[in-house]
Amino acid sequence: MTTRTAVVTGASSGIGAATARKLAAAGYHVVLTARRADRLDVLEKEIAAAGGSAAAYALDVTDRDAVDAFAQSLDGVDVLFANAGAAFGADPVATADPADWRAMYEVNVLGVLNSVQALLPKLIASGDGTIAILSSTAGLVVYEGGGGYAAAKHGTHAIAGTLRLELSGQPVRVIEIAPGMVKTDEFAVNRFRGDQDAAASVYEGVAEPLTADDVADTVAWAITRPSHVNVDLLVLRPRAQAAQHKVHREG
Ligand code: 8X3
Repeated sequence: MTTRTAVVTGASSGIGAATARKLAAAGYHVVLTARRADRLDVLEKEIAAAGGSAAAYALDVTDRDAVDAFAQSLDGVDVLFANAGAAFGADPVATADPADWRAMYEVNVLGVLNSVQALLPKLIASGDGTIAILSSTAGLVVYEGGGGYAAAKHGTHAIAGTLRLELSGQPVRVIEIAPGMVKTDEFAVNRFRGDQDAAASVYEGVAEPLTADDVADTVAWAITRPSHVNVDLLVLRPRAQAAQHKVHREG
């Protein structure tokens, strides 16, 4: 059996890195992409030391020319995990910075679009391709202070749904994974521009927020189902988060 290739965007940390490890363990050759080459190199070596196969490629998914050049560099692609994304700011709609909204649209919507458009011919040519897109529960519901992120992630969700319809009859399935509260090293810290206290308050009293590993487990599970099985939308939250606004906090 030939080795299948999986591209992971946003592979330098969090859910992307954790999923890359799991896909490598499942036997995929994993192409690790993100802006931070130094982190990718460390992960590439770690995967190789564990007996897996990985290659690092520094890439900003919002740079369309760079994404096209990246796609050209690949011999073939079987799986795209379009994971790169971020939240910037938690301000009300009335006062939010349009620059934050633009940046969130760039990475969460156009970044996914760029990756999908550039790699789609190779995914189709594989004869059995998978596109997995990481959206968010913010792509399905809204909450105060989350307007710009929700607007962008609703866009991510719209890409997944539209693409699945448009690829009907093609040998490519489209999986969307929508996590709720996940505690990673960077998501909330980035959102609050490095304010560690503000970031920590998101998870305050929550016994067990999801981890990057929890989400990666789900993504890898969905990707490794038989080809005819399409997990089209999977929502996962920690037990402590019954709904976006219903979070059980202890203490
Ligand atoms: C992250 C989930 O609740 O912070 O994608 O919007 S939330």
